[in-house]
Amino acid sequence: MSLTPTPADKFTFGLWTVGWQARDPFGDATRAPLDPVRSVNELAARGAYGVTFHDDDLIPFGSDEAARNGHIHRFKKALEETGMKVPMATTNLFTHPVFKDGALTSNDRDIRRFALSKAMRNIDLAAELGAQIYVCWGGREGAESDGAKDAYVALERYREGFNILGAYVKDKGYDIKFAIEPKPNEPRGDIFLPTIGHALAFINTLDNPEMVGVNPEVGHEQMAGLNFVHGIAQALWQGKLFHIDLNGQHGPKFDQDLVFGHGDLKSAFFLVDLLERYNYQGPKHFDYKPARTEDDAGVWESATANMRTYLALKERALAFRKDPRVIDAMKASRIDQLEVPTLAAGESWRDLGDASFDVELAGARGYGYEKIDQLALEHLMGVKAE
Ligand SMILES: [Mn+2]
Repeated sequence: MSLTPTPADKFTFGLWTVGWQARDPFGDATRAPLDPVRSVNELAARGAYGVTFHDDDLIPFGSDEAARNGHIHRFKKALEETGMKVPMATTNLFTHPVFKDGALTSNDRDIRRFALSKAMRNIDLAAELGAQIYVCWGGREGAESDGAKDAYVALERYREGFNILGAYVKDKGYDIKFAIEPKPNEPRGDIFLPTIGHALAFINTLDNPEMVGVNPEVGHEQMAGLNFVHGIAQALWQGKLFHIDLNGQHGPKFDQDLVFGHGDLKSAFFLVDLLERYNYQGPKHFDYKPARTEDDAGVWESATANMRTYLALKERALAFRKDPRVIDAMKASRIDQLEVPTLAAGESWRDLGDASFDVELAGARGYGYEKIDQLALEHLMGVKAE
């Protein structure tokens, strides 16, 4: 299997990822601004399928109508020339100081109304560019103090916001669905809808729940100490994995946004295994930051690294699943038995309580998972069968 990415792999990148100038809370930018047109060209040359953007990545905040049209025109031209797609777009509701207390959950009603207008304007552009997913990351929707914000009422306003945006998309007849991106903290001390589970439960309260899914990010769940593979399994199981943000993270600390696989590699292996086995068809979107230490060449090196890592993990995961040793070990571990419904056809709770079941014997039996785990590790490391 080739590790050279092609558009058929559906790899996408946010303009803000390769375009990150590496400004952090303690230091200035280490790289020059990147022209979105150059990002489209460089990523296309490396085999990417498309790019995604926040409104402000493409059109600097406060641009007048003529400047706005100019930015859009150049971007569209680059897309046409390269064949790059825009499957997703999103709104920046976090950079400008007006959003310092949130956007859809700001205590200031005028700010909530402004935020929704800003989102609707960019949804028009997203539809024009053919995007079918609109991501909503509420980075500033939260608080540092529980006295500052009534979290109960904030959820009501958050729901109202999604209902308004859903009605907008329906009224306009756009073929767009929303994907909520959970994150536990950063930039706010605590962010509303902090995990995949919180978001899935929230979606059920909306006027049009079928229009809203999730866009989970590897690092965000791992910052909360959660198992990303389990979170993605639940999103898939509920038909809600509308989009995914791939990157790397080393456990609960600040949001590292490392290259995919450059954090918890074993989790990345089982993630790719899951996505491929359950035939996830959406874009594989990298939401990472090239390390602050890198120059321009390092930026593009890191972009390629994301895609190569995914393809290498896909190859490793397929080899793992095909290995007769793994197939035998999984059978011995009774992993296939989980597929058998607990009640047989026609049975009910009345049929439970089989007197012949040997509790002690079942309690004594080992599952043999260590063998499978080691085989996974050896496949991941490229250890050949002896
Ligand atoms: Mn992140």
